[in-house]
Amino acid sequence: MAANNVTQAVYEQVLKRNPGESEFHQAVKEVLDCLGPALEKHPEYVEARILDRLVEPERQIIFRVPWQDDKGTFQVNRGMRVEFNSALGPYKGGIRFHPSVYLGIVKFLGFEQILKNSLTGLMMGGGKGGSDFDPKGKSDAEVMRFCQSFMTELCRHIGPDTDVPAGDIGVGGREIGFMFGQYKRIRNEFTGVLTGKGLDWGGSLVRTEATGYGLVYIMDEVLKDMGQSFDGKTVTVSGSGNVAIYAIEKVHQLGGKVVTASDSNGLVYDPDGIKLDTVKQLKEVERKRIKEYVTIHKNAKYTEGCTDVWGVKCDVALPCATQNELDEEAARKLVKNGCVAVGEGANMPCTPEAVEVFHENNILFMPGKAANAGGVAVSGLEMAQNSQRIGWTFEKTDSELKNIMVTIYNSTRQAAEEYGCKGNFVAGANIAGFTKVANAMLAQGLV
Ligand code: NDP
Ligand code: 2IT
Repeated sequence: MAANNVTQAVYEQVLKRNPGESEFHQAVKEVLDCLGPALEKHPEYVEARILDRLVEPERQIIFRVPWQDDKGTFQVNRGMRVEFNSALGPYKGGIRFHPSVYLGIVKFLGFEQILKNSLTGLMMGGGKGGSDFDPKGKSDAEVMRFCQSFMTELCRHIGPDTDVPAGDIGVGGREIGFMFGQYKRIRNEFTGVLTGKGLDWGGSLVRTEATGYGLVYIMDEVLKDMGQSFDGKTVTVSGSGNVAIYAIEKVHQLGGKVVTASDSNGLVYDPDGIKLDTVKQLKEVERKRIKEYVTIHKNAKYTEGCTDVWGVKCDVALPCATQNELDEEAARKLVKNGCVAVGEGANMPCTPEAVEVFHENNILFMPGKAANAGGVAVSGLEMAQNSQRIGWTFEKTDSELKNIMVTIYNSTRQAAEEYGCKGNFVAGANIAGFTKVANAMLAQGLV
């Protein structure tokens, strides 16, 4: 069968088997659309039906999470963990707490994670978890009770050599702490079962910064290849969470100026450059809304609604909030305003139509599975440190992160060239990530 018939048949099966899961369909389609050249070169992948196996999670766990709020009212949420692929190592990937979470989101993220983790070169399979629980507006005690209930079920499915969750939207240091505590209590084990732990109890330096820093490291490589750098560049960032904050920090360290930050309510534009101390205080400490920024910095302007960020003139755009936040119209605005490069800090923030606009207009576009792999990469380094029962210095960990991002860039660029789509980093990242997983699956037999 011709390669495109193979991928089409796999896609149709995915649509049929996973009805209504549009984000999962989107993530799978993007990957399948790139794999033609890899299948032509490796007919053994087709014969062993690697693609049919890749799109079917190894295991999906869905469970009830009952908990009690501060008023004593009983609450019920849904929890899930999709253990997608373990060809390269224990399942690895974050947990998302957001009201929009349903199986289609967790599966899209878990599927992305397989190839992302492969690109890091570390021994990690792909998985993702989450819940439709909304941590916003909840007290610490409520979040703790929810996390404990979530882990009471999850703890029987995970382990340091089985499945190692971490943070994602709505899950940061506080939530990881509560979940770790409950795991330890039930299993009577102090192990590296979660990453993103506190620095005093097994966490790794640089994990907090890793996704944002890694994003900027890889985009710096992209710019270098164009004979440019971040120095003097105007950069727009969306979001004001973990990824956004440390992307802003690194851009500023490299001499660029980030002029935007946002949340799901609106956008802050600060022509003088975003004051990161304020954002950290508002978001990391006080858990407030980004609009408070303009009460402190009078030159800055707040606009309700979060899509306007892509209308702000910039050289480089870094979407760091959530999936499908940057559509075709936004992409056209970026082109019109002279943007030269886009890097996905979030998972799948750009719609397929937006990516097409970037490619048509020669904007260098680095997809999330390469661009935001720094977070999971340092999670992998945290697992390594936990196994050794030692902790590395900030400098060592940061330099490992940088090396990994440079390696990801090189393998992405080279795969694109080797398979006849030079400059298309979507194809490059998908093919480079996929071939490694496919070879491992072939070697491990029919599993
Ligand atoms: P956080 O929860 O720390 O921050 C999320 C940010 O995005 C907040 O500013 C939030 O605003 C905004 N946001 C979330 N959902 C929406 C929405 N539906 N519409 C508009 N804005 C939204 O999460 P992270 O920074 O950790 O994650 C951001 C992205 O990066 C996600 O796509 C995640 O999957 C990805 N990622 C994260 C990694 C990590 O290590 N944490 C690693 C790799 C990728 P608000 O407060 O209003 O909700
Ligand atoms: O999307 C991601 O890569 C993450 N949320 C981080 C996963 C991890 O295991 O550190």
